[in-house]
Amino acid sequence: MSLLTESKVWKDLNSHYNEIKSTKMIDLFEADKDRFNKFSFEFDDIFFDYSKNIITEKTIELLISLAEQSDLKIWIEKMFSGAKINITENRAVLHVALRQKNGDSVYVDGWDVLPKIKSVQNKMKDFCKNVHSGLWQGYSGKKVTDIVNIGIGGSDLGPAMVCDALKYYAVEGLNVHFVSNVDGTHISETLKKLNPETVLFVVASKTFTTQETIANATTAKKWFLEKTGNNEKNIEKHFIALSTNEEAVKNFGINTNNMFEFWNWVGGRFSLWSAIGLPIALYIGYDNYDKLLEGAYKMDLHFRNAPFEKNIPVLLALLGVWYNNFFGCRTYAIIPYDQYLEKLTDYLQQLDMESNGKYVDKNGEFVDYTTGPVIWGKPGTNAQHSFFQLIHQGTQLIPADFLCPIENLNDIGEHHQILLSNFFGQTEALMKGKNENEVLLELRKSGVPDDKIKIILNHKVFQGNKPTNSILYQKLTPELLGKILAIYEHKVFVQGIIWNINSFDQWGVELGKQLAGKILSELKIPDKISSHDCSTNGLINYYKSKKNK
Ligand code: G6Q
Repeated sequence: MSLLTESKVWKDLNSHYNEIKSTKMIDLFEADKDRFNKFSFEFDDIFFDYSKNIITEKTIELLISLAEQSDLKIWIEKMFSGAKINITENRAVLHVALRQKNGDSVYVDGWDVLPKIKSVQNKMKDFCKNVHSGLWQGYSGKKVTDIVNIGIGGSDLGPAMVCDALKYYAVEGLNVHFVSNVDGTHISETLKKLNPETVLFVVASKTFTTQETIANATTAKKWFLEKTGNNEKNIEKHFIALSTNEEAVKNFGINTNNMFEFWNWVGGRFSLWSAIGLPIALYIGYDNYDKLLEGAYKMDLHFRNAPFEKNIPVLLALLGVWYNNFFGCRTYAIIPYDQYLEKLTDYLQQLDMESNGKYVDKNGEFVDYTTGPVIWGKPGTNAQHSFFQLIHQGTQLIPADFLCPIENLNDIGEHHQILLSNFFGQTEALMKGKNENEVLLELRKSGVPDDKIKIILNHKVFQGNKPTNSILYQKLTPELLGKILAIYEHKVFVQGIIWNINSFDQWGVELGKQLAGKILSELKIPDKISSHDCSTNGLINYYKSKKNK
């Protein structure tokens, strides 16, 4: 048994779960008219309601004791002060320093990281200004019209999601494209839309060795040279790099004056706050990008200073642990009722599943409890017309976060009220359900005969008691998005601390990088392969026998 599952508070939570598991939320609301006020609060322009959960005050007390037992407060301070909490890579975890606004020094290996951060941010700001004003020109003297980010994983998902979410704030006359997949279709279809005279390729890679990114960047370079008379000199006006690896950037043929640096203490999935955020700053303007950072900083202060019982990331994390480890929920849905947040779940999938998809704890032992859940979701109301069926009437319990703005950036006719009525209505229905009597009455009222009622009755019953958190925010602004992203980053952090895992490495991702390299060399030779298991050999050899037929 692990220290965690052996601990008194874990056992207390287990007994409490057995007491409460069949409790109906609807009865809890009935018994306590103040339940909404007890389990909801406001922070800035965000309202957080977690009253529609299968919890009582005792649940929260016990969960907070669990956080205290894990020394959460100490770990938070360790992260913010630059301690090397990424133990398997011996690195600090300092994405929070990238958005720090109070100027306090943060030291890693004896040097203050803030002046370096500031200097790169100033370089990004100047670069954006030059691109927007047209001072930065393509080789033939034209202004940039298209930014193409070439990167994958953490060097793609964050900037792609933020650019999409904040397109309302986009600078006029500038398009942004994201190429990530090594499937030649991605770069080919993107290149078709571009004019070599006005394109700016942003090669984004922390290591600058990632196979997919280098393959796509090489194809982009070849295309560019072919279209522009093979003059290597032209490259410097059309290719820039975001990386930690100056040597590799130079070897690729990008002038290092056109490189924007970041550091190994910025994890890939946390890197949109670093130079990796440059496409965002180009697309929405540096001032708006800075507001995104400001929002995240405000949430950092809230996370660091608010008591756990009034701390949005901490509560979200603890509720996630409650359902994951005690109710046995294996997945967690995130449903934004905000079309601009269409890509949020793709981004959060990486953030959460890459961070907490781990079965070995910080002591190198296999865990005897479940860790990170499967994160998924799509915007409402679309989701209501697809997978909501399973959330309402499926055999699994799926906790969910619902997010929605109070003001819509596109306030047309009744659209927003319709959207809101679905947002409020779904969380209510998930909690309340619809009992047999209600269904019976409804069917009788619409004149359905008794023999038909017998057949249909159970199909129309909703057991309810499905937990949701509601996150209402004033409106989608860069600052608000910064706050939302920081909420989820810190939620993932807290869960990693409770589960005693290292949320900051990704050995499962590294494995993929190694495997593909070995097989690639085998694909290049005509001979049959026998170095793998017979299924893998068989598949590779079948491919070889069929290609170019
Ligand atoms: C993120 C991961 C991973 C990484 C990509 C791209 O935390 O480390 O998604 O971002 O594999 O890596 P590079 O930026 O080095 O190309």
